Amino acid sequence: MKRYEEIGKIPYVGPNSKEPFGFRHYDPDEVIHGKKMREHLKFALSWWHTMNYCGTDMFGGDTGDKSFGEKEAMALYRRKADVAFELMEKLSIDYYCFHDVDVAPQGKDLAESLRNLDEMGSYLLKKQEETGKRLLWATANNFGDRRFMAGAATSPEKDAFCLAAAKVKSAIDWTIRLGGTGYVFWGGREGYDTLLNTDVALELKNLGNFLRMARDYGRKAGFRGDFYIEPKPKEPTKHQYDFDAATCCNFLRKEGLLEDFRLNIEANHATLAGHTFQHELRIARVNGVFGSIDANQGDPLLGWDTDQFPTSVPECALAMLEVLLEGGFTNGGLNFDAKTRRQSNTMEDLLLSYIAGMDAFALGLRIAFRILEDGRLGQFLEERYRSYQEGLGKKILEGKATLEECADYALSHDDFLIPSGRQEYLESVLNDIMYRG
Ligand code: XLS
Ligand code: CA
Ligand code: CA
Repeated sequence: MKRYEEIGKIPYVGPNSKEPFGFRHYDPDEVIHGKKMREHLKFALSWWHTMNYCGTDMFGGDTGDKSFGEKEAMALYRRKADVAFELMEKLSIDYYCFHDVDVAPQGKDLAESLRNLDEMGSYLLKKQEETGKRLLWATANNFGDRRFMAGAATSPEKDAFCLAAAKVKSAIDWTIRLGGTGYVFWGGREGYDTLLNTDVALELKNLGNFLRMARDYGRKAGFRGDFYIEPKPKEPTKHQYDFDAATCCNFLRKEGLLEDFRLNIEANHATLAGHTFQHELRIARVNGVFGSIDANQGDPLLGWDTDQFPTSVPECALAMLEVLLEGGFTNGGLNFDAKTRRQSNTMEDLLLSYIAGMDAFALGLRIAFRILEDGRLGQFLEERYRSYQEGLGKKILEGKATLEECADYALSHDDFLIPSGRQEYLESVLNDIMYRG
């Protein structure tokens, strides 16, 4: 296999090629249904996993090395930025996402950390101008530092709340300067492990207050993109407040934040919540808050957030179907919140992992269009709910019928059959469309 240094831009080689450093399904400039694949998919590189994660797990330290021979902190982060943009170029990825601490070293105090971010922010801006790459979204890491051990916005200590505010403020400033179209709030340690030491009512109130402050600041400073909440049910805390899409919708509605906030749905968080990825996307969509995707997958046999590169084609196809039914991405995109396995510890593995994930989603996109063109699944749904298209059914659906009216109707219509749900047949139709033997 070729070495990282010998690999240039990854070409589209088509489904019949066995070239490992080639795309079999992702042809970035191919136009499908009026749009280039790169515009349908809006792939993004996740800075934390790609540029910083080196294979550490609960039982052992790094297996890889991303120091690129640099010793001095700022030089190292500049070098990482060079490599990140080089990777995007090689992989035809147009966007990236980062936490404040991913792109700049931590200083001896807050002021120095913010200065470092400012310096690196300017460097990123220069790299963007040189390459045309863009920021999809940014966020602040308000969970790693020990001062956030009891949460950030939901910490029992107001000093932690304010520290988080300072970091979010400058991360929003840089989102704006870099032209980012999203700003993400993943819960971090906003949650709890035991009610014995937790005032849930106060914490939730402050979470709402925090998001409102951030929204108000961002809008005042000129941010026109979407704010996102990223649901996750557990990990690091036992009970994360942003459990799943439905919980987040309820919170946003209660706090009056639906205008400005949408959801960033991650596949692995969906499965941790006991849902499918598609379920979470659908719940976000039907509530009008679908925003962006963190593309990855969990392992069905491991109960934690493994953040693997997404390679399950059926899952990617059903996710892309939701994106197409939504009319495509607007401010959002597909961020690979995924890391290479501990044993996949080389730069070549990084390329191969991105290629695997991008190809799975590209194939997913192609299949999702085929599902729509084929029409059988759509027609079945339409047929199944036909009784709501006219007469009393229509009135019910429009919210215009009364309980008495329905009760009267039932007196003369209580002898009816429910048509079969045909699940197995529908699953075989999906197979027909997906796999062409
Ligand atoms: C952690 C989250 C995190 C967010 C960004 O589980 O996925 O990486 O996406 O803070
Ligand atoms: Ca994520
Ligand atoms: Ca995750």
